Amino acid sequence: MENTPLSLVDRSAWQSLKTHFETISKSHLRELFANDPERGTRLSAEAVGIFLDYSKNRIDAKTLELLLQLAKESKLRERMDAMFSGEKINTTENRAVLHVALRAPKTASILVDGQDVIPGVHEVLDKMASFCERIRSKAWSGHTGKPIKNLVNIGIGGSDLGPVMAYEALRHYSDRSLTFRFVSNIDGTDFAEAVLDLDPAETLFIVSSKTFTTLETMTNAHTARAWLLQGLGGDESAVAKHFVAVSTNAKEVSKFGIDTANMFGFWDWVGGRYSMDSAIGLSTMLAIGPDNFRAMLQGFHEMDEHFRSAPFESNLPVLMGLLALWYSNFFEASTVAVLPYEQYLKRFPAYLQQLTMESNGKHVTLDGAVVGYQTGAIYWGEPGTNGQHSFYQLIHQGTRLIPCDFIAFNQPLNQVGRHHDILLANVFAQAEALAFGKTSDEVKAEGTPDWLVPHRVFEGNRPSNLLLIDELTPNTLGKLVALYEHSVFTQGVIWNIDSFDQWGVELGKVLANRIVPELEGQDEPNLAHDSSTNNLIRRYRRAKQSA
Ligand code: G6Q
Repeated sequence: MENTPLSLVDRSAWQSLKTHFETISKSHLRELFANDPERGTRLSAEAVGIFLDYSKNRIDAKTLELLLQLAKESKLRERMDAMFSGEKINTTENRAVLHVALRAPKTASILVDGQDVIPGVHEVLDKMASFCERIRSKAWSGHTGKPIKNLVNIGIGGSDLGPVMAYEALRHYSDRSLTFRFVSNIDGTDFAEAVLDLDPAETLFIVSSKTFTTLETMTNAHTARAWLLQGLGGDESAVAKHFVAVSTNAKEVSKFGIDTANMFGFWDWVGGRYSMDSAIGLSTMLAIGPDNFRAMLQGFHEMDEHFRSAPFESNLPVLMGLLALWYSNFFEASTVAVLPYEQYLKRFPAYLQQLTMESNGKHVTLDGAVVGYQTGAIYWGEPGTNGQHSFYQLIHQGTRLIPCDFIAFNQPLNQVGRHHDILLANVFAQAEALAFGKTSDEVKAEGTPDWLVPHRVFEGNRPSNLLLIDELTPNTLGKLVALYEHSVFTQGVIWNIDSFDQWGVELGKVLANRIVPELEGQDEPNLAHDSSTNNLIRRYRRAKQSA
């Protein structure tokens, strides 16, 4: 097929990068900066209000040229066009991948199986908006006539991490008269603590599940139903006023007892981890209001358009994707640290973990051959400055190379004394220290005794990106998330993997279901697992019996 690129390791840019790596890996960022006084401004890019400083990466002009050539040889442009035009690029599930349609304007048109999906997207958005207005204006009353004050999202994975992250990120813009809780875990503690101080008469549950069959979500939803009915005297008709659903599965929604008039739909071409801007974002819209939600969608869309149209050399997601791949495949870095210097982004690393690792944690290519190279890196992180007082030690002086993405904002959302200047001083200082380190001469010049010098040396040459954005708003959050979505896509295309399936997650959904009856059955089960699993099951049964 004309559109199929050569196997990654046979592409000529890959071969050249291998040779080039031998030289560049020996250069220090200190020299690279010293030899090029303009480097700090030249190796930066800005688009849609996001400034990316990528000068503190272990690259030179040649590296960039070869990485960009690799993107071309990998047919990145063609794969992008295929995604944006609704082709079924998620081949193992035979699905289109159209999260970009969720934020496309009404005037757009994207066809899936000959059908334009855009009118449906806006229909659901309008339905969400009118529901949110009713809750926020207190026009929607619960079973006893009291208005709804508490919203509990029940969902897991893609039906939880996006809503939680967005709620925390945009809390500044949220209606503080409403209380939001998120229940995901099958561990009963999650539900028990979430509703501990809530009045059922004032509580509405949003059951968010694409399939409406996920064990955790359905178990929590049934527990919520029982809690509600118990609190409201057992009248089943209360369910209609206190439960809504976000799903693609109308049949299961109505089986649960939720009126499908109170169901907000989405489509099989929206992957779970790409769904926070679909109806799965209902809790976000309830918190920040429809106008702010639309501003977030606009931000997503602006980044989509940038990704789709900007030349690769100034394309933020392409550049970030290529740099991530450079460290994964050539420096053999296994992780990436994401370090937002913004307290409201405290759940952003957790959100990104799913986006990146579920998408690109794949060991075979699209045609099923085992890859001969590393794929998705491990993403992790915490907000700064907190991390500086814990794991940064290893990033600065450990033996592993950990590329970092720093994220910072010019404007604080809470102007408190000098805090913001100090916060920004810290993020700039960390990126600087990681890149340039401290030589033994510098340490000695400080009067450090000889025996202590090696301990106080910082090798430097630790790479980082710094994203500087004006202010955290719904709009810029949309841009930031879309930036990472497309960076993940860029990497997945080059690795030639399916970034949109998740067979590893599907496996987990099946496995536990097999063991549940073996734990709950009255009679001693006939166990046919391995000896370790059998033993654990028996010990748990004995402990249960003697409790
Ligand atoms: C996301 C994954 C996964 C999924 C959850 C919840 O891309 O598919 O995290 O979102 O397993 O699935 P449901 O929404 O179907 O309950």
